[in-house]
Amino acid sequence: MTNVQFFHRDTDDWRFLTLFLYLTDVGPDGGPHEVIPGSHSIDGMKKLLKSVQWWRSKMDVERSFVDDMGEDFSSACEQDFRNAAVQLTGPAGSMFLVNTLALHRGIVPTRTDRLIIWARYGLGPNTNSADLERGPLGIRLVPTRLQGTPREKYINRLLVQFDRKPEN
Ligand SMILES: O=C(O)CCC(=O)C(=O)O
Ligand SMILES: [Fe+2]
Repeated sequence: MTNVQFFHRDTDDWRFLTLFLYLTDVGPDGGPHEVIPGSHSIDGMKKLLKSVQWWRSKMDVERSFVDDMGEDFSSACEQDFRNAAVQLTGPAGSMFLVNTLALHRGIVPTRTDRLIIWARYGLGPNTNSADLERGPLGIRLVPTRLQGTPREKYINRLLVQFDRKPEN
């Protein structure tokens, strides 16, 4: 199993969303993405824990946002949030947006191969930004219908450079 097949939080930015796109059909045995709605905040975690036998839970809510990872933590999540977890299945082409600061994982597929791509959308460049080394592409190199409005220029600034001169 890899890290992302255990319950974990992504910590890419102060605010961000992840877009997932299934490239294969993903049924219950095909490795659905699993997320625990509400677990993206300390208050949400406390509410979720109230609905289980919290006095038996080993969950340290604050710590779960800092350095909890791996198999033991994931087993604790499985136990505590069994009734809250949601598994996302769907045919190839299915897309969904998740706040992946919430606890989530990709379940290990048992019957079929599974292909997925994801893109994270956050506030600015960070160590996970894919193309920081090559920088944004000049608009002429990108097949797009973007018009170059100020808003489009801003929100796509890490991917596309609208004003790049032809020689660059
Ligand atoms: O494969 C999945 O469903 C989850 C992947 C994931 O959580 C990650 O890449 O951070
Ligand atoms: Fe993740």
